[in-house]
Amino acid sequence: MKNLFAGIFLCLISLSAFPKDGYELWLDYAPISNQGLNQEISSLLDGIYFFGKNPTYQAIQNELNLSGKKLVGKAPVYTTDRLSNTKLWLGTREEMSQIFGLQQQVEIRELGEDGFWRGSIDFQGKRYYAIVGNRPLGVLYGVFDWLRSIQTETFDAKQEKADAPKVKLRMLNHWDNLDRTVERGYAGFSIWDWHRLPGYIDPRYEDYARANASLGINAVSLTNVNANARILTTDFMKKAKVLADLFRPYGIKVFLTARFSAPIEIGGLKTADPLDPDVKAFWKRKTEEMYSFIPDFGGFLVKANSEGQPGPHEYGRNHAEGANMLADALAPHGGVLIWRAFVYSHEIDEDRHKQANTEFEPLDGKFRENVIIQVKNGAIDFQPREPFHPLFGAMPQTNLGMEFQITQEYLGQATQLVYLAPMWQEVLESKTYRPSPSSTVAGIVDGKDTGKTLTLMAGVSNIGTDRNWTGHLMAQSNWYAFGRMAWNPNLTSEQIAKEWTSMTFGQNQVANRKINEILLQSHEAAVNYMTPLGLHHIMGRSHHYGPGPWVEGGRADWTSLYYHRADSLGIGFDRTSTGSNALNQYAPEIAQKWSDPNQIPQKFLLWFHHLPWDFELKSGRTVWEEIALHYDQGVKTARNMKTAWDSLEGTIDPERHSHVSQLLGIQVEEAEWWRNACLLYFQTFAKRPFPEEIEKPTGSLEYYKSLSFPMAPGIRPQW
Ligand code: BDP
Repeated sequence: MKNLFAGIFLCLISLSAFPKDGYELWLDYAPISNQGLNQEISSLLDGIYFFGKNPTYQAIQNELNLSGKKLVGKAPVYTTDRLSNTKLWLGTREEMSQIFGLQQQVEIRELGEDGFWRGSIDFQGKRYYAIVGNRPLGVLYGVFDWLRSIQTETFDAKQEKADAPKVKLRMLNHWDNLDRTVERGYAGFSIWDWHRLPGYIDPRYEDYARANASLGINAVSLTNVNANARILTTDFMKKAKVLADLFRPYGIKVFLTARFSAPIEIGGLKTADPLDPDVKAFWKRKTEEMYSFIPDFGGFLVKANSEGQPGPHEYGRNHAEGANMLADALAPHGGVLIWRAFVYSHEIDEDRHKQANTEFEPLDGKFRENVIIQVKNGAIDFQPREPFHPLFGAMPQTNLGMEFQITQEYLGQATQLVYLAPMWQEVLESKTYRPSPSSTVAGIVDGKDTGKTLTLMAGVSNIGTDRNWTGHLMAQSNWYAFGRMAWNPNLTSEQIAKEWTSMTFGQNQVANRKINEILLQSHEAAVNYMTPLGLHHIMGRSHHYGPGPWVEGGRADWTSLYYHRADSLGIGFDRTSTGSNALNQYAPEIAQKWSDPNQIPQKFLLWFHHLPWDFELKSGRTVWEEIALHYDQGVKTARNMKTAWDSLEGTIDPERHSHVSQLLGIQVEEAEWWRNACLLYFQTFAKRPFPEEIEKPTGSLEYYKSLSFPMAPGIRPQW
């Protein structure tokens, strides 16, 4: 009976006492409803002993104070005697070496610098629970993992757990400008308050670090890849130093974007030629200065010769010459140079899909060891669905990192609920057949298939000043999922959704099942109502908000017509040998299979093939009918998502329920808008009736074409 009352009490607290605005993210630490677990944790928190002292342990202590009070309703107690009154041991393997047998010491050591072990230990007749790392940071990761098991109510003291990240650099890329606008940002302004730094330290910085560390994210590039050289001036270095100092206990290294023409803009030189001795000296000096402020500075991230950004091509040099010059400046300090493979030029008359491979493949083996080439998941640009980028597997002698986009530029921005983990999983699981027949994208990214150790997974951040950080509350799941997949690219989207949902919304299993279902169908739904069957790049011009299959004029590779190629005969981009032959950039196993429209997975059909409207698919339907059905299905799923969410009213706190419900209302309208606009537009070429079974598009094409959104968020000020 007592337990029942306690349960009701805790439930009431979590439902009503604190209005929830999503600020706490997945670190909300709702009271533990399972009484047995509640008591067990309460008792562990009653005697905590740290085997050492350092800023990371201080961060752990802060987290335990915060979470303890919320989870079990009381502050943890720390002891100074490691044996009497102690229940929970925290420390490094070395600090705790006497406690472990030799075998166990070896096992823990093999977990590497960020790994951890947690479990029960019997020592001198008493049982302790221990969380151990090879470094204090490993202890922090272990503590967050332990807290996650408590939040999801899966903690079992009898079970040992050892874990270590599979990828070395787990990184967020902010596309934040120094004036606090965020390119492709839909959650307010940049959280980096450059103007008031270094004097004013926004408390949010620490919460940001906590959230990232809880996932194992250990690197962050603070500034936009369309870079401003000013970030490399002394004034800004002093500001960046404050953030680096704050992030250090959480194991997060700061990177900055380097504008290739900085030697001219802030160095007073006439050239930025990477082989020029003065240019080299400029970067050497700048890098040294950077390390004088931030001794563990991560390095530079560079976008060069892409979309108008300066780069080595201006001086007749290639990407390797550009990257290596910067890498040489960083190397003496242990820094890493990340160079993006997102390059294409409208002056080159070659399918944009092919340009990165054309430029980079011949440079395989020519980059320094501290260079990583950061490759987007697909060859075009973060489209709702893309086949994996053919650079994965094509450069075995080069460090290749993954770049995912967490911010939903092409996937509903902050008005739509789209859980991106299924898409990332699809890419990571893709077989590349290179360098070995069993290779996958994940195996290349985590080094398993290449033997590389300087590995990277980067995600373009979706974070801004909105109270809930990500604009759409449910987009927090994407930040979360990115971090978890960067830690372990083999985790499944289902697993991650389950964790996130119960950490964010609590332990109502029925509600959680429904939320997970919504999350897991959301990506396929968005692909259906935006770009089914391999269609791509048919969104509104420049802001990329809403449909724009009619976009033409100006730079060809920024139009929709370039990509969908609809005409009276058919639709799709022929990338087989009769067309651009981009398919040839994949391994022969893929190129062969995918060049046959009857064998290619249907989801990539029009990405690689231009097919007649009446081309018959496996389903027995024509291309035209199948397109129409997919658009319609997307809308129906969006509606079902809203109905399912609305049925949770009263189960989820009213603030968060209403927020998501309203946005789902917008999402349904936007899904209908996409379907109507695209189907009406494509029908002008197909000149065929809509299939009987679909709901007919409403509105007029002229109306959809006339819509304009000059104030849409996330665009560059100069656009
Ligand atoms: C595109 C964005 C553009 C970015 C570019 C990039 O539209 O704003 O600058 O990617 O990745 O998706 O550099």
